[in-house]
Amino acid sequence: RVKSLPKDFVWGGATAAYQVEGATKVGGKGKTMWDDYLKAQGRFSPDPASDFYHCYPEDVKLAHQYGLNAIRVSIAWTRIFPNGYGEPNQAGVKYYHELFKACLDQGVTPYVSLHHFDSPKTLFDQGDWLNRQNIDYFVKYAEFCFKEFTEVKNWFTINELISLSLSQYIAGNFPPNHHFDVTSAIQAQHNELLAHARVVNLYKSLHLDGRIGLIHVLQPIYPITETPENKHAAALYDAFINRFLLDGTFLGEYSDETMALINEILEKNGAKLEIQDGDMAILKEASTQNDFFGLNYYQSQFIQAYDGPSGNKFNGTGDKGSSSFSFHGVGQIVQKPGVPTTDWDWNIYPEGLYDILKRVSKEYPNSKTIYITENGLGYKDNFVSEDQVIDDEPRIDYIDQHVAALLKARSEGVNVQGYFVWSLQDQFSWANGYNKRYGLFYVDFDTQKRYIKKSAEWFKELADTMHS
Ligand code: BGP
Repeated sequence: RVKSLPKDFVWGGATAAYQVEGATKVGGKGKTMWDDYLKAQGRFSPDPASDFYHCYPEDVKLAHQYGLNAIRVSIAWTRIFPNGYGEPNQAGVKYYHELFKACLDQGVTPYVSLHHFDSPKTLFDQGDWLNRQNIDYFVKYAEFCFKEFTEVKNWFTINELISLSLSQYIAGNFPPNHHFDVTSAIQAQHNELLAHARVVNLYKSLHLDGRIGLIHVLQPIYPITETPENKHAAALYDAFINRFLLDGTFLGEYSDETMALINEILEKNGAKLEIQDGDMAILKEASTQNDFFGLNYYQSQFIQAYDGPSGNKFNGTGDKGSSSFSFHGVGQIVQKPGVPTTDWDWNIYPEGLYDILKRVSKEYPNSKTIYITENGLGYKDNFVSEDQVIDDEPRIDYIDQHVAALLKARSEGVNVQGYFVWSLQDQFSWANGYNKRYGLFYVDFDTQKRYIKKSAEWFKELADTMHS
């Protein structure tokens, strides 16, 4: 077990507006791309989630009590601009000022994302990130936030560009539910990078007293065996989900090698990518201006070569062993014997975090300071009784192994300065609903009462080592 944390380590918990706030129709909030979709789907509702809209004072206090010195939150674009643009909604502005104040009063530093999967419905209907006008609206929304919320010193533009594009256009489990629409998936990645870069360039030109970056979830891809075919499959899939975005963010160009791999995927799938004049200059300008990099890590994947038809079965219920993924001309995801998995078939592989930290710091020095902005275990926590601490030993093991991997990379010179557990409290999961719990604090979604888990106590013990 990890024995101590470095001095001044950022030790936080993560949330996202739509997953915790609830109150989706309160305070003049506009609809996101999820509201009608979830209603029509009829599986679960984003209300009340963890009712963070009302319960934030308690959650921030709990964070402080259990030794957390930072929190990740996101601003819901549609609380500020209900349609994505136009006149700001004062109730939303007021809410976030109050939330940030509560955090700062408790010594829990807010790290704030502008976009966490919750595109405004009005803009979603006009094509979301595939419509370049969306980028202009995002830049305006960002500028408003920078000028209004000057108490925030740590900004992230967009959370997990790849999860959004993959879930929307490849796996089909986020609206608009396209399956293996490779053109849209790659175009959305490029357009979101452009949006990020324009916002970074804007932020820097405003000379504000704060830092800015973005968040990528990285999934190391390993060939299941070291045959040339499997190695090539791993290189292809890695280019599609990691490298294209890392290049665009920190090199300000897509390297020849990356483009060769991407083009091979596009050709095999009859897809194309459109890059307009001037796009790359914008990416280039931003590439050295990120102050930090938020790296989310949950799992690695093992892959074998595959030329059959694409297909995907998503495990959104926690029925172990029910998922599969094959990408035509790229590869097929397979299980590696000996690597444990969660009930949602996510590999538990802390070595991957070590490997990816080493790779990012070596190949992308413009990433500068790294924070692990999400890492955690989705688990069916068992509620026992009112006065008993909830035993989530597997979660402690998971976090412990990943923090150990992080500290190992750090001891070898990787500049990683913090860790945010996903998640602070139990919350609503986009495609899994409410039985996939991640929190340090258990939420009874009927009563909104919070209960302590063992992992919270463990978190506190480690926090205390920073002060001894
Ligand atoms: C990341 C997202 C989070 C969160 C987490 C866990 O991709 O940034 O919003 O949901 O993964 O994923 P899931 O809820 O699907 O288990």
